[in-house]
Amino acid sequence: MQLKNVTYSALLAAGIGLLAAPANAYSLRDTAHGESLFQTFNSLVNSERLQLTDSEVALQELDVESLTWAGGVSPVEVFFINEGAGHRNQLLYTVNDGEQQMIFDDIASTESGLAETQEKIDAKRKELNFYIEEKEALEDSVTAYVEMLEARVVALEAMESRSWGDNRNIDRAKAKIDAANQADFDAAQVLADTTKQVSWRQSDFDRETALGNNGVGAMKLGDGANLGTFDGYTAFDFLIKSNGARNANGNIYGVDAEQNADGLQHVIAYEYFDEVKEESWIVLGFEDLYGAHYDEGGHSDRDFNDVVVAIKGVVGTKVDAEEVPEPASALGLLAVSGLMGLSRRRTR
Ligand SMILES: [Ca+2]
Ligand SMILES: [Ca+2]
Repeated sequence: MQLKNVTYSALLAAGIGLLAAPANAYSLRDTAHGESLFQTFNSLVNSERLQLTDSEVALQELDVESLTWAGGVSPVEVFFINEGAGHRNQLLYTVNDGEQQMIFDDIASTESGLAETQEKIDAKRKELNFYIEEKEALEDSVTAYVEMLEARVVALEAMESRSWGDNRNIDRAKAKIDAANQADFDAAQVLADTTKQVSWRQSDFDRETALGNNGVGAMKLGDGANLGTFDGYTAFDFLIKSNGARNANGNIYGVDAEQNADGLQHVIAYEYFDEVKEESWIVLGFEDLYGAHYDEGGHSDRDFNDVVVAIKGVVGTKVDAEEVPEPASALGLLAVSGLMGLSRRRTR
């Protein structure tokens, strides 16, 4: 029975690993030329919370609603360039308005702009353990609970000013000691509250560590996926499911702004022609947050770097610069190209 459990766990772990990093995974960076292309595309990924820029490379903006492919023998390949997201986003695509299909199911990496770290996972484990100890001490006695809290204050004060050493956590533990020393302390209520804390922190910890590579993200910058070959005229939509690896009901944002939950544009697209291999590429940058920029009363940064991918084999229709009006000035420089697309739609 024990063996069976171990085998099942091992299979489960292998399954999770396979989902996050397919056995046939390959990288844009496998060749010297591919590495140079990767560096070109990655240089477009601006700092977190700033717009993807086209200033470094001669890129043509694309109309993101016209990502079409004329047909031929070349497979359509998608390469992960970078991500600047706390969310665990997913990348999907449709062909000719067909069913949505997964490309990358957990876009997170220890190498990316907002890298996942073991430290974040360890902090969650520590936080969970604190609440478990607190619960156990309360179940023993209020005296044991107070002793445990006093020991925690000493430990927190000894720590560097990291997340678990900050004054807020020390103050919180001291307040609990004060409350426990008061006559009206209701141990049953505190135990019930602490049990709830353990429960949701355990769920959170389990969910995080079930994600790719034990929670820190399994993707390497440059990882590729081959979508296969397509005959004749083919229209693509590329979409992200915001935080989809954690939340099956995450918002889906594609190139058609009208289909997005907030009615806003969430994708910017640029074209790049590789003169060495004579191949056309597009670079897509996605915004994963709902709504308007925070300067506009919303909660989004509109940095369009939350998922950045480069796609080979898709030919888009160039935006005619003369058709594009100036973006609303109050929106500043952020997401200018995204807003251009939106403005055009509104005036149409
Ligand atoms: Ca971002
Ligand atoms: Ca963003």
